[in-house]
Amino acid sequence: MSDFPRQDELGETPAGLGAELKAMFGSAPVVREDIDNAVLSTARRRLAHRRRVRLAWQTVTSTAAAAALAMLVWLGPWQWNSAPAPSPHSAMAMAHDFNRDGDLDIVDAFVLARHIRDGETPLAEWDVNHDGAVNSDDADAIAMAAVSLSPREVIQ
Ligand SMILES: [Ca+2]
Ligand SMILES: [Ca+2]
Repeated sequence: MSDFPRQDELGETPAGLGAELKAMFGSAPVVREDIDNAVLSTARRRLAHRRRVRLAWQTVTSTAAAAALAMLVWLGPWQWNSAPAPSPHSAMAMAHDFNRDGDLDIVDAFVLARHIRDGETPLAEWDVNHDGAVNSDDADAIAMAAVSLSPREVIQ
Protein backbone atom coordinates (compact mmCIF):
# COMPACT_ATOMS: atom_id res chain seq x y z
CA MET A 1 0.00 0.00 0.00
CA SER A 2 1.39 3.32 -1.04
CA ASP A 3 1.86 6.15 1.45
CA PHE A 4 0.71 8.61 -1.16
CA PRO A 5 -2.99 9.35 -1.62
CA ARG A 6 -4.57 8.24 -4.86
CA GLN A 7 -5.67 10.87 -7.35
CA ASP A 8 -9.36 10.25 -6.60
CA GLU A 9 -8.65 10.80 -2.89
CA LEU A 10 -7.11 14.24 -3.48
CA GLY A 11 -10.23 15.88 -4.68
CA GLU A 12 -10.00 19.18 -6.48
CA THR A 13 -6.93 21.35 -6.16
CA PRO A 14 -7.49 24.56 -4.27
CA ALA A 15 -8.19 27.56 -6.42
CA GLY A 16 -5.04 29.36 -7.49
CA LEU A 17 -2.67 26.51 -6.53
CA GLY A 18 -1.84 25.79 -10.15
CA ALA A 19 -1.04 29.46 -10.81
CA GLU A 20 1.16 29.68 -7.70
CA LEU A 21 3.08 26.52 -8.60
CA LYS A 22 3.58 27.84 -12.12
CA ALA A 23 4.89 31.08 -10.70
CA MET A 24 7.31 29.26 -8.40
CA PHE A 25 8.62 26.60 -10.77
CA GLY A 26 7.74 27.90 -14.16
CA SER A 27 5.92 25.99 -16.79
CA ALA A 28 6.31 22.26 -17.07
CA PRO A 29 9.27 21.45 -19.24
CA VAL A 30 8.51 20.61 -22.79
CA VAL A 31 9.87 17.22 -23.73
CA ARG A 32 10.61 16.76 -27.38
CA GLU A 33 8.45 14.14 -28.97
CA ASP A 34 11.40 11.99 -30.15
CA ILE A 35 12.83 11.87 -26.58
CA ASP A 36 9.41 11.08 -25.15
CA ASN A 37 8.98 8.28 -27.70
CA ALA A 38 12.47 6.93 -26.98
CA VAL A 39 11.76 6.82 -23.23
CA LEU A 40 8.38 5.20 -23.87
CA SER A 41 9.92 2.66 -26.26
CA THR A 42 12.67 1.77 -23.78
CA ALA A 43 10.12 1.35 -21.01
CA ARG A 44 7.99 -0.90 -23.21
CA ARG A 45 11.03 -3.01 -24.20
CA ARG A 46 12.02 -3.46 -20.57
CA LEU A 47 8.50 -4.38 -19.54
CA ALA A 48 8.23 -6.83 -22.44
CA HIS A 49 11.58 -8.34 -21.39
CA ARG A 50 10.33 -8.72 -17.81
CA ARG A 51 7.15 -10.39 -19.07
CA ARG A 52 9.20 -12.81 -21.21
CA VAL A 53 11.48 -13.63 -18.27
CA ARG A 54 8.47 -14.13 -15.98
CA LEU A 55 6.76 -16.32 -18.60
CA ALA A 56 9.95 -18.34 -19.13
CA TRP A 57 10.33 -18.77 -15.38
CA GLN A 58 6.72 -19.86 -15.03
CA THR A 59 7.24 -22.32 -17.87
CA VAL A 60 10.38 -23.73 -16.26
CA THR A 61 8.76 -24.06 -12.83
CA SER A 62 5.60 -25.57 -14.31
CA THR A 63 7.65 -28.04 -16.33
CA ALA A 64 9.74 -28.91 -13.30
CA ALA A 65 6.61 -29.43 -11.23
CA ALA A 66 5.08 -31.60 -13.94
CA ALA A 67 8.30 -33.61 -14.23
CA ALA A 68 8.45 -34.06 -10.46
CA LEU A 69 4.84 -35.20 -10.42
CA ALA A 70 5.43 -37.59 -13.31
CA MET A 71 8.52 -38.97 -11.54
CA LEU A 72 6.53 -39.42 -8.36
CA VAL A 73 3.79 -41.27 -10.23
CA TRP A 74 6.34 -43.35 -12.13
CA LEU A 75 8.41 -44.24 -9.07
CA GLY A 76 5.46 -44.51 -6.73
CA PRO A 77 4.62 -48.16 -7.25
CA TRP A 78 8.27 -49.11 -6.79
CA GLN A 79 8.47 -47.14 -3.59
CA TRP A 80 5.22 -48.51 -2.25
CA ASN A 81 5.99 -52.06 -3.25
CA SER A 82 9.66 -52.02 -2.34
CA ALA A 83 9.42 -55.08 -0.10
CA PRO A 84 10.75 -58.08 -2.01
CA ALA A 85 8.26 -60.72 -2.93
CA PRO A 86 8.69 -63.75 -0.74
CA SER A 87 10.39 -66.54 -2.59
CA PRO A 88 8.75 -69.93 -2.57
CA HIS A 89 11.72 -71.10 -0.56
CA SER A 90 11.52 -68.52 2.19
CA ALA A 91 8.31 -69.90 3.72
CA MET A 92 10.07 -73.19 4.31
CA ALA A 93 13.26 -71.56 5.45
CA MET A 94 12.24 -71.38 9.08
CA ALA A 95 12.30 -75.14 9.49
CA HIS A 96 15.36 -75.95 7.38
CA ASP A 97 17.26 -72.67 7.27
CA PHE A 98 20.41 -74.17 8.72
CA ASN A 99 22.55 -71.10 8.12
CA ARG A 100 19.80 -68.73 9.42
CA ASP A 101 19.84 -66.37 6.42
CA GLY A 102 16.07 -66.36 6.03
CA ASP A 103 15.93 -68.47 2.89
CA LEU A 104 16.13 -72.09 1.88
CA ASP A 105 18.92 -72.62 -0.62
CA ILE A 106 21.79 -74.89 -1.54
CA VAL A 107 23.90 -73.46 1.28
CA ASP A 108 21.50 -75.01 3.76
CA ALA A 109 22.04 -78.40 2.12
CA PHE A 110 25.77 -77.86 2.41
CA VAL A 111 25.54 -76.84 6.08
CA LEU A 112 23.42 -79.91 6.90
CA ALA A 113 25.77 -82.19 4.96
CA ARG A 114 28.71 -80.80 6.93
CA HIS A 115 26.93 -81.35 10.26
CA ILE A 116 26.24 -84.94 9.26
CA ARG A 117 29.80 -85.51 7.99
CA ASP A 118 31.26 -84.10 11.20
CA GLY A 119 29.14 -86.54 13.24
CA GLU A 120 27.38 -83.86 15.22
CA THR A 121 24.46 -84.88 17.40
CA PRO A 122 21.47 -84.67 15.07
CA LEU A 123 18.64 -82.31 15.83
CA ALA A 124 15.03 -83.19 15.04
CA GLU A 125 14.83 -80.65 12.19
CA TRP A 126 17.77 -82.32 10.43
CA ASP A 127 15.48 -85.23 9.51
CA VAL A 128 14.18 -83.38 6.51
CA ASN A 129 12.56 -86.35 4.80
CA HIS A 130 11.00 -87.61 8.05
CA ASP A 131 12.28 -91.13 7.71
CA GLY A 132 13.55 -91.27 11.26
CA ALA A 133 17.23 -91.12 10.31
CA VAL A 134 19.55 -88.18 9.69
CA ASN A 135 21.82 -88.89 6.76
CA SER A 136 22.87 -87.63 3.36
CA ASP A 137 19.34 -88.20 2.03
CA ASP A 138 18.23 -85.25 4.19
CA ALA A 139 20.92 -82.99 2.74
CA ASP A 140 19.92 -84.18 -0.72
CA ALA A 141 16.27 -83.34 0.05
CA ILE A 142 17.29 -79.81 1.00
CA ALA A 143 19.35 -79.50 -2.18
CA MET A 144 16.44 -80.77 -4.28
CA ALA A 145 14.07 -78.33 -2.60
CA ALA A 146 16.52 -75.46 -3.03
CA VAL A 147 16.60 -75.87 -6.81
CA SER A 148 12.96 -76.87 -7.21
CA LEU A 149 10.29 -74.46 -8.42
CA SER A 150 7.93 -76.20 -6.01
CA PRO A 151 10.01 -76.86 -2.89
CA ARG A 152 6.95 -77.85 -0.86
CA GLU A 153 6.50 -80.87 -3.11
CA VAL A 154 10.08 -81.94 -2.34
CA ILE A 155 9.98 -81.33 1.40
CA GLN A 156 6.78 -82.05 3.23
CA1 LIG B 1 19.44 -70.62 4.47
CA1 LIG C 1 15.93 -88.26 7.16
